[in-house]
Amino acid sequence: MFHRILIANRGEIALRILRACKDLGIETVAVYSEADKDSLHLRYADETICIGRAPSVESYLNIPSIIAAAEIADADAIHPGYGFLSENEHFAEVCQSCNIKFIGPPAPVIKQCGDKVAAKQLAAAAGVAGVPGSDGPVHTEQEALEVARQIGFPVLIKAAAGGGGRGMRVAHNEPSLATGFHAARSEAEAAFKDATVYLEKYVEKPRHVEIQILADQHGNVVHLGERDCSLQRRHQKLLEESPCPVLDPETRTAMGEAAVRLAKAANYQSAGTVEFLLDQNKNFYFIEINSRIQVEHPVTEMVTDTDLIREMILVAAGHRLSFGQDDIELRGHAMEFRINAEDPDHNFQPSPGRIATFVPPAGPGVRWDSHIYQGYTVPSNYDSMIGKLVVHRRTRKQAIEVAARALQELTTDGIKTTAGLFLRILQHSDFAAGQVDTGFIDRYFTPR
Ligand code: MV4
Repeated sequence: MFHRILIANRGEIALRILRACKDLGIETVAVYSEADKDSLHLRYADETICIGRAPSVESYLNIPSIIAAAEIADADAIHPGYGFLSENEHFAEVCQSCNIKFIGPPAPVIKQCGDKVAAKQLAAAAGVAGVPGSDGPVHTEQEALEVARQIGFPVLIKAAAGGGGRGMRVAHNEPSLATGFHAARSEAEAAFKDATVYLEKYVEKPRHVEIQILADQHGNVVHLGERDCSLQRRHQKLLEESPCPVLDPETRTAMGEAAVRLAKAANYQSAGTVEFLLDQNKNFYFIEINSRIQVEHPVTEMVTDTDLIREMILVAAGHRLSFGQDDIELRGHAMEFRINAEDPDHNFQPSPGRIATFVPPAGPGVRWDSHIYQGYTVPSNYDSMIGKLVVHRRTRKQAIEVAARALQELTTDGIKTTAGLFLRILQHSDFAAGQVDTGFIDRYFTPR
């Protein structure tokens, strides 16, 4: 087992990883930027090392600084958390060449998952269907036109290196396809230094449903059910839940089995997520694999009674999975609410600053994953998530009741947060009925 793990992240996930290490009896090294010197997880870490100035490129994205910190502290593994270097194949390679275990999949697997076209082709070979579209990259406007005529409009142009919706364009007809093709290419080139795009039939009002997988280094792969992440705003997830309120047991089993087939075909190791779009006729289509632990992993932990960070560490150390597919039961209903330091009434503009009074939500069915405390100043240098409220009850209805109570308890005087927005969402009849799609927030909760 590892002796000492370096946590290459900040905020709530740094604290979450530290807790898993403590539970396993593993020593921790916390790294931080100058803006994070008052971060909560530093207090609990065995060693703390400043790795640079506030901007991420000078600290949490600075590979030489992080590797130097790991060498100085004699860490034998690095957990990257999410974001930052978590899906950076080069970083995974550097770790390996320095004899430090990267807690995540091997570099070639990260690379294949990062290339959406390669991942889609691998999925197809494993019998996991993606959205009908081009078979591989589309290089010219003419080629795009031919594919679109074949699959029919509307179509979506997507960047092969994409993610977060960047480099995506919908086209409803031939003229808009021509414009969209070039727009998507230049956006992809600017964002990812890779202009490669591909085409898919545009699925109207889909739900985003993703399967959590866990794979050891011995070829064992299990899935831990799904998360519904349909509630998003500008490709930022706001609320996630498990199980998906509209998925029937047969579709769930089929999606889980598809995710496991794909993970096996990819030689996947570690925790990962297979993303699908679910259309209004219950068809599901593979879209992406995320080769990291995700923000929303706690909803899966609650319904499966697991600790995914702990399992990630164990499989990275070479342990076999301690449970099989038949041991995994989904119990009850969990929801996660991302509490961001943002003002939902003013276009979600960031609201950093000092938290003068803080009272965390608590009580039956409530989990609060956060690094904030009374007197903490939310820095303006990073993303605005300051905590995750996770609720777990026997039924979705009870989970919603507990969530409303917990959201009212949460007190963060001094900054604006998204907590109030969630209280309004919980009261919406479509949400109560589980009838949401990826356009819900923009339709009802974005002032125009
Ligand atoms: C789609 C789609 C409709 N049709 N693909 C957005 C980010 C990327 N992960 C995939 N995305 C989408 N792909 C086809 N063929 C609609 C979206 C999409 C979306 C997906 C999930 C959650 C929110 C979304 C918001 C807008 C568009």
